Amino acid sequence: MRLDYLTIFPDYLAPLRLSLPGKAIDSGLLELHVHDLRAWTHDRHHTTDDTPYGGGAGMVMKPEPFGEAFEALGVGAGDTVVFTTPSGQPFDQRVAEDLATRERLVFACGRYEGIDQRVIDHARTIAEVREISLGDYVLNGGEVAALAITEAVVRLLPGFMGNAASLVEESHAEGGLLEYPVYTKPRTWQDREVPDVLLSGDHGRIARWRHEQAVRRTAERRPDLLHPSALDDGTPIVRAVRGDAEELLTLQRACWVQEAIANEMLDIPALHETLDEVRADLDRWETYVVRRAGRLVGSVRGRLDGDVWEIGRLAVAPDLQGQGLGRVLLGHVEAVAPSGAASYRLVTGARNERNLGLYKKAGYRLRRDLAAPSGAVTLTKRL
Ligand code: 6GU
Repeated sequence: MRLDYLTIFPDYLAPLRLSLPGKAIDSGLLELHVHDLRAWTHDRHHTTDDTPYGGGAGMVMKPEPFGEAFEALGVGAGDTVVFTTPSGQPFDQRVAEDLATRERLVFACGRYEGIDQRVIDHARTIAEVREISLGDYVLNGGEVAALAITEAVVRLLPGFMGNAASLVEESHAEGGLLEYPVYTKPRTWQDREVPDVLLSGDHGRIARWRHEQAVRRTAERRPDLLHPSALDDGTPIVRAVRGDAEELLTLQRACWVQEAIANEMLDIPALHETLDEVRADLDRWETYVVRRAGRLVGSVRGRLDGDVWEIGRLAVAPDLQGQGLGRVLLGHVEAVAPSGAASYRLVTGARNERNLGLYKKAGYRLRRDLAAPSGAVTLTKRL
């Protein structure tokens, strides 16, 4: 792979030689070319920017130096020009994997308020163009972004990383989950122990524990990454806000009318709640909702009662039932249980075969020894 960088601060890209495997460069597998954009200026001051047409703050990078640089470097068909800009496509592991398939990447690092739009439009006529942002914050220029993108891309190239398995397991790789916590020796450090399960030698248990930790972390820190597979538009499950109360009330009425009919019981609390009660519950419970095409179509909630994570109001819009969304919501609320929780507990209609089946499949056991409202049963599952 050949990498070119166009920048007015070539020294800024010096760390490239530290972060990339020297062997790859020495062997010719990887070629790096950092270019000072000022080489393609012709005035005494090596000017690369000017004031914006139409007025406004800041300076805009002039088109001519970029145009001449593309020509001098022979940028053409088959090459990919990467413009680093906060208004680009957000960079993520998928984009890195895509860029890693290219023969040549040419990074055009913008400074100031941006690059004259005609540079990007022109580049599109001679090569493939990607406009990429590191994230929703503003840097002084695109050099740091080019460094970050380079490091993420180059480590994906075949033969650039020792351990292929660690590529698969790491954060943002195929599983779409954050990484589980890791530990090494010593076993005890400052009175803190390594979790027992990791010392058990039981690889199945270890794998399950790690997966559960990964799901829990992802749910807590990056709920946007947990896409319910049952939803084809990939809508995430998110924490409910006060403004969801009206729709939550509508959803639970629709669902619990069904439940009431199925169980021949009409005193289900969810059926008789007022909007104010739904709002108040949002403060007392952690409630999660999922939307499809803007409509609130699923909910679930949890709260800690001692060391029991009490789960309730698992609801899926009647027209979307039977697609696995309930299972996804249940998995989500389980995953966000706080660390103090030792078991899950929930209540459902004693004659609701569909719910009972779902909960049993998910590992819940019927607990006739525990109290439940009349017509209902309690189920529990150990964490
Ligand atoms: Cl790619 N460039 C600049 N200037 N700021 C950024 C960025 C890029 N990504 C996030 N912020």
